[in-house]
Amino acid sequence: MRVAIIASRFNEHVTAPLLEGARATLAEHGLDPATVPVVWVPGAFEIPLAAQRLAGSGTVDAVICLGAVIRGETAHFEYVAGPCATGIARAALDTGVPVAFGVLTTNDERQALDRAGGAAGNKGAEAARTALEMVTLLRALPAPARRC
Ligand code: INI
Repeated sequence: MRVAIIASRFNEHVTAPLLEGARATLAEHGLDPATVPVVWVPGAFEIPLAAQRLAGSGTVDAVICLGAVIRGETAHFEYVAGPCATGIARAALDTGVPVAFGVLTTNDERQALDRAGGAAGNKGAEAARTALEMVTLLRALPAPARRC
C-alpha cells in the first residue's frame, strides 16, 4: 500500500505529534515509514491543493492530511477551517483516492494538544487508520463504471 502524508507547518507543535501518531500507526500496519513521503505545506489552507495533486498523481493509494486550526489564534478561523475540510473532501471525490481528514479544528491550544497525543488520543493515528481502512474498502467495492 502506498500512502503519502501532508502536514501543515502552522502550529507545528501540534502537527508534529499528529505526524508521529500517523507514522507509528502505519508502521504498526506493516508500512515502512521510510517509504511514506511527508509533504509539508505552510498552513491548513494549502492542504487541499497538495492533496489533490498527490491523490491524482497515480503514485499513492491514499493521502493523510494533518493540520491544526485553532480558533483562539485567528479571526478568520472559518475561512481557513471550512475550505480546508471542503477541499480535502473534494480531492478525494475528484480523484477517487481516499484522503483522510486529520486536521484539528479546536477552540484553543489545550484542546488541540489533547487530540495530538494527549488526553483525547491522537487524531493523526486515527486518520492513518481511516486511510488504510478506506483503501481496503475501495478494493472490495466494485470499480467505477467507465463512461462513454
Ligand atoms: N493555518 C493553520 O493551519 N492553522 C491556523 O490556526 C491558522 N490561523 O490561525 O490563521 C492558519 N492560517 C494560515 C493559513 O492556513 C494559510 O497558510 C495562509 O492564510 C496563507 O494562505
